Amino acid sequence: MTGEPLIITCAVTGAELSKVDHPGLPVSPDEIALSAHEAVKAGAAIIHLHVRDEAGRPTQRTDVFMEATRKIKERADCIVQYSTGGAAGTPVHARIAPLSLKPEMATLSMGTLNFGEEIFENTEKSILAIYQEIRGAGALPEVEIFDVGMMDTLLRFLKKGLLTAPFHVNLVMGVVGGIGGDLKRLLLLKELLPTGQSWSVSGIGRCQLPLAIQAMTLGGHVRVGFEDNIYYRKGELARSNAQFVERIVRMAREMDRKIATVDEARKMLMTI
Ligand code: KMH
Ligand code: ZN
Repeated sequence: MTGEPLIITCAVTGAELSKVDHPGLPVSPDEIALSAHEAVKAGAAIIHLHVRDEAGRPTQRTDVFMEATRKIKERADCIVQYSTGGAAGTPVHARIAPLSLKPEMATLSMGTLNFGEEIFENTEKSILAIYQEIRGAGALPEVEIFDVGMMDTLLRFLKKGLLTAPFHVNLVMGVVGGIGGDLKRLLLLKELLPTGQSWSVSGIGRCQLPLAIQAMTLGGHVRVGFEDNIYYRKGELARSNAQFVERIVRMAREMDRKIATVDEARKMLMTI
């Protein structure tokens, strides 16, 4: 199989888990930078970044994003993609605060959903406000689609000119409360994407591996990492974020799909 080089994103920590769930979860800026470095060495081009405060709780504090970004960049050339989603319940003003650091990419969630027991709230007004902040920062948006209705919102915004290219789309599948993580639903979302749109899949939990394989065969890109899944296989915690990246790299090679370097990823994403 050929196709364009595969862009691998690694979501190294997220906002939902703690060291109780996985003792190796990176939470301090040093741990995050080390884990990001290992993931980039293994083949990741993008690091999806959440950070934690001194107590390990999710935070959108600009100083912590700054420290983590500096430490990542000291170790590895990669695209650092800031989360503007934060944790469920984080107010919008806090979610956008780190954009003042002008990251290369930032996420834009396209609607509200039940997120497990919580509500991840994204009103249309806040989506558009966050979008403007991302553009104002000169960052490339990664549109996060957690359900089919969010794809329709994206298409409606595009039609109205409220949102314009370039952007990347990440299909987050298997969140409890969002779209399920199976091939039938992946094909549906892929079918709805704008023509020529770059896209990736984040499969949550046990969906991570099958959806990654399916995305690769369909010409999409892949996100892995502890934010989405901590098990390498059933009952076995992954050793590291890099271990997930290494598996994707091995499979991509078997499919004759090149792994995108950081510069190739930059070019591919910015020119869509
Ligand atoms: N933590 C989730 C509630 C993003 O990073 O933009 C939202 C999230 C999305 O992780
Ligand atoms: Zn995230």
